[in-house]
Order: sequence, then structure tokens, then C-alpha cells
Amino acid sequence: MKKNIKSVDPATQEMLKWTEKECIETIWDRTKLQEPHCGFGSLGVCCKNCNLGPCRIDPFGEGAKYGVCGADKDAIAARNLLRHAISGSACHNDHGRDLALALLALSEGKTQGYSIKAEEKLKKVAKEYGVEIENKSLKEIAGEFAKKILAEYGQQTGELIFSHRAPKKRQELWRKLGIMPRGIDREITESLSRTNIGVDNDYKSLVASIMKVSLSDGWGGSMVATEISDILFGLPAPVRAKMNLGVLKEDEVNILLHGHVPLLSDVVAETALDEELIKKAKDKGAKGINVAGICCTANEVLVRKGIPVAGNFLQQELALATGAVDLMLVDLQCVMPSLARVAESFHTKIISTHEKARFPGVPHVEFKEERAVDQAKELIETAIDNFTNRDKERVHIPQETSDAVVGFTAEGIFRHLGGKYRSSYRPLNNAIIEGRIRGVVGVVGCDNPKNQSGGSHTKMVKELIAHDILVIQTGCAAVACGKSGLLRPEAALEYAGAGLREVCEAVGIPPVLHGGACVDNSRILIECCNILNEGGLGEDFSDLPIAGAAPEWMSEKAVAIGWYVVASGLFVLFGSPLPVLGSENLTRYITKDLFDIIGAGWGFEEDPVKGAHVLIEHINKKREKLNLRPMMHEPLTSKKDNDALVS
Ligand code: NFS
Repeated sequence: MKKNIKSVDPATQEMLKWTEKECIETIWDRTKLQEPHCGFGSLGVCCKNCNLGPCRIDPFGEGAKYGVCGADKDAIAARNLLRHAISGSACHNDHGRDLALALLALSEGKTQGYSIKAEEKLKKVAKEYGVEIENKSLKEIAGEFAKKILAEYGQQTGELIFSHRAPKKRQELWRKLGIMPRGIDREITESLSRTNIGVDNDYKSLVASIMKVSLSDGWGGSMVATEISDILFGLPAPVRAKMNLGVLKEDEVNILLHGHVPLLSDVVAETALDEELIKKAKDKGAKGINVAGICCTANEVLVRKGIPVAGNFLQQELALATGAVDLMLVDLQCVMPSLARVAESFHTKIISTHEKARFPGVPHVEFKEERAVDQAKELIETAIDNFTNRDKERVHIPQETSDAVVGFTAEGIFRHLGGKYRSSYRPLNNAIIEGRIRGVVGVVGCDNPKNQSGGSHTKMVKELIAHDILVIQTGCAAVACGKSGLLRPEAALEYAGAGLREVCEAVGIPPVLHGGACVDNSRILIECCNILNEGGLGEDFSDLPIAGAAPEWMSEKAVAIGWYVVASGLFVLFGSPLPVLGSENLTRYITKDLFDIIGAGWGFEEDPVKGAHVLIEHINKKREKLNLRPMMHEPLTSKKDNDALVS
């Protein structure tokens, strides 16, 4: 492997040469300036929670053993980790709240361009929340459901309704350990108060709080976001689409949707099909209007509408550096504050749209649900008007695009594997039981310039599918694999072990299933519930030959996701370690002791192929415990070099 290559993706490589030539600073340049990263921070042993400090503990025991207040490294590292989990959980939970408020607004007739697109799903979840649905209009049901959800955010006691979707055994364990989430906002506030100086100083108790606040994300806000997005924008279904910077068009108006909340982006994607707007674009000399996405907003419109993805997290600056973007709309989360500086070198306009996220030098058009379509039109017109300002001499669009088939949901897997008339998880369970499929791994999360971008994802995923492990993906990890061609059904022939290949060929699915944005990791929880309910693979998540991985994680949201997956009973492997290694006690607790307490824990492995083997070993052990049949076929020893994409 050529280690100095920053990305396995040729489009990214090409753009990095271009940005260097054009003197445009990127995240890779800034990473270099920060290296070596602060050792105390990486190990989790610095604290600036009060003005006695900032304090830092000498991890080698030669200097300070305690912060000024007396906190030891265990408490400091655990408190810091809890703050990461709170922030990550808060982001997803607030995202879910935005969707619930939009659903409420729809029910009150205060939205423009929205409708109930998944009636059955609305009725099903409303019933779960105790809404009487007989003789009521869809809007009435939506309104009552939204109010119940919003009340649950502020609930002081009780349990989150969606947590009751988890296996009974798991729920009992959460109750026994006192980590069953009550109200979403209560968990965020309480856990943050624990991190104040002199409140919770026991690392084990802090870890319990990490699990509780993270569960309020996975079985709370994220699940709310997924369910309501499906209701408002439609249930994703398999769709063919294109990925990578080559989806930008030299001769069309290019609009990039960036961020996470689909409330405006979905309407913009829809409105861009308007004949009048297309005519306006043509009048300005463009051949049409091209809408594409970045980050998880991209994944939202990709899995529902097949809108192309221009790139994942690390490519946002590179997309602007093509000089071909006429307008980038940003809402919130994972939006680099550097974007305005990159855009300055070109005609590109950036507009922020979410009340919670402003960027210096970026004009703000606050999104209002009641004007969604009008706003979308105005914004598209801004892009059209800006098209004529494009300097054609400075346009540099890499040609790379990859095909992908995406849009696999918990509901869709029923249909695909069970057949249209026999919707069931039985074929999937049987394939696992009989040894055609070894197990399932969710490979999710961000991309990170500390890694060779995309390299860890693709290498890990190829190794897993070669060992007959079905991979489920979301977020930037899915885009990384999509760009490498792993989301095509043909990838089963090229990279999958014989057993997995048979299953994929029989039902026509890729060996790597893209389920949506990061909030849609909640779909993976539901898939695990469905597998358990189908029978034959145990009673709890911790029995399943299933695990999670985030080989290139960087966001605090990834911390919260990892923790709700662990607290749900599934092993999680991160590429770079959580910032805990400065505390031996905390590290041992979360990587070993926790298995006896919660039935799962953490592993860290930077080498993605070795990481894949840690996951394979874990799955093999679960298979043994379940007494499943031996695997039918030997793993595929890949004839394709894992580095083949690095030219
Ligand atoms: Ni997830 Fe999506 Fe990407 Fe990471 Fe950011 S866009 S919510 S946090 S970087 S996968």
C-alpha cells in the first residue's frame, strides 16, 4: 500500500493536486499543522471543566496524579467521554425534534409542499404511541403522534416508547442497571450536570450515564428522526444512483445540499424538477439543474430519490474547489467552518438555512416550513442567476463516478429476502443458521484525514464480505464504499465469499446494503430486533452474530452511536481508540468488564484488515455459542488486491 496517499479515491487524489496548485487550503493541510495531536487530549486526561484548571494528568505517573479538585484520571477521562456522548446524542435528538415539529406543523396546515408519504408507517408508529387511529384523518393522527413525541422529549419519568421495541431481556437489563432512558431532554440535562466539578466522580457510574444518554439517542431521537423522515418523505426503496465528484456537471446549474436535516433539502430536490425553473436555467445558458448532496443530507435524498452524492465529509471543500458549484445550501452538523474561505476563490455562493447553525461570512436564509416550496424556488433561482458568474477557465471537475444501488431499510430487507408475497426475515435467518452468511456487521461513521480516506472502510468491508459477512452501512462510510463500487450488486461476484454471493445473487442485492444517513443507524437496531423475532438466533442482541464498526470515526455523534450500540448488546470496533487510554481502569472497564455487565463492549484496531478479523472472530464465537452449523464455504481469498484502487 502506498501509505502517503491521502485517499483511495482517485477523484479526491486529483482534487488534492488541484487545490495544492490553486493554493486552496483543505482539511489535510490543517491536519498536518495540528500534528502531533495533543497527547493529553488523545488519552483523555486533560480537564477544563472548571477554572481551578485547566488540569492534566501525567499518564505515566511521574507528574500530577490528580486535577486541582482531586479528580483522578479515571474520572477525568470518563467525564470527557460522557461530554462527547452528550453532544453527539443531543445532535441526533434535536434533529428528531425538528422532524417532530415539522410533522406537527403539517398537521396544523402550516407547511408548504409536505404530505404524508408513508401512511401505513404513520398509523403503525402512532398506534405504538397510544394514538387512537380509528375514524381519524391522517393529519389528525400525525398531529396527535407528533404531540406525544414532543411530550416524550420533555418527560420526567417513564420510559421512551421506542425502547420497548428492544428485546424483553434487554429492556429488563436496562431497568436493572438504571439506564433505561426516561425523557430525552432529561437524560441530556442530567448527564451534563454529572460532569460539572464535584458531581459524578466514579468512572463506572459515569459510564452508566454514557450508556443512558446514548440510548436516548438510538432508541429515542435517531429513531424518531428516521421514522418521521420516512413518514414525510417516503420509505426508501432500492434505487440506482451515482456517487463522487464527477456527478457535478460542467454545463448545468449545480446545487449542493449539505448537512443533515432533510426538511429543506428534500423540497429543493423536488422543486428543482419544476419546468419553469429548468427553462430559466436554460435561458441562462445552462442545460439544466443538477442537484447533488454532501454528507448525510446527501444520504437522505439519495436513498429516497436517487439524487446523486457528490461526496462525503472529507470532500466538501473539494466539491467547492471544482469551481462548478453555483450554490451550496448548508443546514447543520459536519459542515466545515472553512467552506466560506474556499468559496471565496470562486463564484460559489453558500447559504446557511438552519436557525441553529451560522457561519461567518455566509448569508443566512432561515428555513420556514410554511414557505418551504417558495424558499426552495428562491434559492434555486439564486443558483441559476449565479451560473453566469461561473469562470469556465477555473472549472475542474474530476470525471470519476461510481454506480450504486442504495435504499435498504428494515422493512425492505423483509421484502427482498422473503420475496414480495412472503415478507419475512426467515431466509436471512436461515442463511445465517445454515452457514451461508456468517453474520452481519454495520460498518458506519465518518471519514477522517488521520486515516487514508476511504481506505479503512473499503479494506475492512472487502475483508468482511470475503468472509461471508453481510455488511450494512449508513453515513459517510456508505459513500466511501459506494465510490469504490462496493454498493453494486456485481460486487457480490467480485468480492463476496461463496455463501454470501449465493444469497446476493438469488435476491439481486449488493453484499453491502446502504440504509441511509447516520440517524438511520436506528434501522440497524430494528433489523436486529426483526432477526431475533424471526427466531433461531437467540433472545437478545448480545446473542447475535452481529457487530458494529466505525473505522474512520471522528464526530461526537459517532461516540453516541457506538455507545448505544454497545449498550444494546453488540460489540463495537472503532479504528482509532476513544480518548480513554490515559485511564487503565476506564479502558479495561469498557473493553473487558462491560461484556459481563451489558453483554458487549469496545475494541480498537487501526489496521482495517486486522479489525475485520477481530469482528470475524467475534462473530465466530457468537456462532459457536448459538451452536450454528459450520460455514458452508471457505472464505474468498481475494484475487482483487485491496489496494487496487490506489493508482
Ligand atoms: Ni455521521 Fe453524517 Fe459523515 Fe460522520 Fe458527519 S456526515 S451524521 S457524523 S462525517 S458519517
